[in-house]
Amino acid sequence: MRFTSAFTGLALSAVTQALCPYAEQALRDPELMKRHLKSDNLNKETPKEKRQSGPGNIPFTTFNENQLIDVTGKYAWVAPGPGDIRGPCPGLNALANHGYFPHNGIVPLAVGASATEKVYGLAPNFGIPLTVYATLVDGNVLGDTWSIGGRQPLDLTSPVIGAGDGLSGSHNKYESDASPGRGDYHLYNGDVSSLRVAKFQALYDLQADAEVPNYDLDVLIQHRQYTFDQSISTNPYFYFAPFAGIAVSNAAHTFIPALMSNHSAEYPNGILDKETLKSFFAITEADDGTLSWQPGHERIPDNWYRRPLGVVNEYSPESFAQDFLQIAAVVPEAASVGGNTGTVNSFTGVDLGNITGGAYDTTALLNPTTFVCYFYQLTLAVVPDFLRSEALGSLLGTALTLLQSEISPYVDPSCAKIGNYNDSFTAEFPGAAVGKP
Ligand code: HEM
Ligand SMILES: *[C@@H]1O[C@H](CO)[C@@H](O)[C@H](O)[C@H]1NC(C)=O
Ligand SMILES: *[C@@H]1O[C@H](CO)[C@@H](O)[C@H](O)[C@H]1NC(C)=O
Ligand SMILES: CC(=O)N[C@H]1CO[C@H](CO)[C@@H](O)[C@@H]1O
Repeated sequence: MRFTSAFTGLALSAVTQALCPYAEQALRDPELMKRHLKSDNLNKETPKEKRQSGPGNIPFTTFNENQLIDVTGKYAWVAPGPGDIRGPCPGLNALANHGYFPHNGIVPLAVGASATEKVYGLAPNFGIPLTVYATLVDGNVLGDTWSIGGRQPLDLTSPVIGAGDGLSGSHNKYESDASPGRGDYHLYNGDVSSLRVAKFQALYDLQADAEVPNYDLDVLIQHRQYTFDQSISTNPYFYFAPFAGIAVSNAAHTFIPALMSNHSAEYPNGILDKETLKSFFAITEADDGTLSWQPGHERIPDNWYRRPLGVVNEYSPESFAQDFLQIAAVVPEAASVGGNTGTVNSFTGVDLGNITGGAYDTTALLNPTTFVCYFYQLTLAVVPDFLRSEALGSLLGTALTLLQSEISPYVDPSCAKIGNYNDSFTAEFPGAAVGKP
């Protein structure tokens, strides 16, 4: 089925008006938000009276000096050395360079979620599943570690099959084509970790004439259109997977305004200017405007303030569902599983209902509550598939227990379960062969 027909008759503009569940509740019950902010024991950020709505779907925003991220002392920036691993994720590379992650780029499961919350305001109900997924799909299940880039060196805790391929080796499982800045697997001989400066330049130039440059969600949605079209028109093997594509690739776009913006009393919702964007992406600009990339040099700028903490303000799957809706309204293809069929410009979308045994169809993703269900249920469905393929043997039980125990607490019991994950559709897409279970 072509993606265009999956979207026929949809009133997208109506759905994009919906607010995230927290915002809806909080609007009805202002006490609720106050309680959330009070109960936040990580830090005490005084709520501002004014309600803000703005780019990146930060429904309510407070500003407090303690949003400043320490980049001094033990958190001072240190370039990666020869033995240090860096990979396709600028947010994680920066954490390793600043000592919020181990400098070698090998991250214990628990550190992944706590550091991404502390430094960026990524909600634990987002960060924990992302970290667990990394551990299971491309990490060391026995040692509970995962690599932000290539393979981690083997040690005594490594399972017989190895310690996982790392994020850089997770194409179609975690890492995806049509990234904001990285190149497609088949276009660069499998190098999915290097930033392609021309792609970054396309994003950078979107604010060339702006009076107050700000890489907000609207700008990133324009870039989403560009990156998707770029893959369709240049990569015969372009493939957009149920999890790596719909969830991860779209999140890689929304994370830029949501998690890299600088917050202040003046801009409590955040503003992402050119200097901050370049710093996080390890880009330097010469006097003549030429951009260049320093591999592994991603850096949190001095005087950078993250989004506020607290349930309402942290970036959760619920917040992502809101941003996803706005993407889908402009770039509906990016809400669909599919790919090119061996030639450029042959993008074909697949009926999601067919893949999920009827549990979720493409239109269901446009309901934020259902989208959140899809996010969690899909991890529960695809991880076992990836695991079996890697013949974990006696570790399989350990892995499945970890998956269930870490993800299940976040899943609303009323979510439809994906009882029958059916990946036969991938036969149509030659690019789906990489990383296939
Ligand atoms: C545990 C948490 C995280 C994990 C496991 C993770 C993993 C990944 C992976 C696998 C990719 C490659 C996606 C693709 O190929 O399109 C990626 C890309 C990306 N991530 Fe993360 N990430 C995490 C947190 C973050 C955070 C906190 C930020 C922002 C501060 C961030 C920003 C990005 C961006 C901007 C990209 C796209 C890079 C590019 O294409 O040049 N991520 N991440
Ligand atoms: C963030 O905003 C504050 C307040 O405007 C400013 O002092 C600081 O320099 C900004 N940080 C960055 C990295 O732009
Ligand atoms: C799996 O999907 C294929 C089409 O991609 C379909 O022909 C097949 O009947 C499905 N199998 C099950 C068990 O649903
Ligand atoms: C559950 C579901 O959506 N099944 C569909 C799979 O695809 C075939 C053919 O395209 C349909 O007939 C099924 O209804």
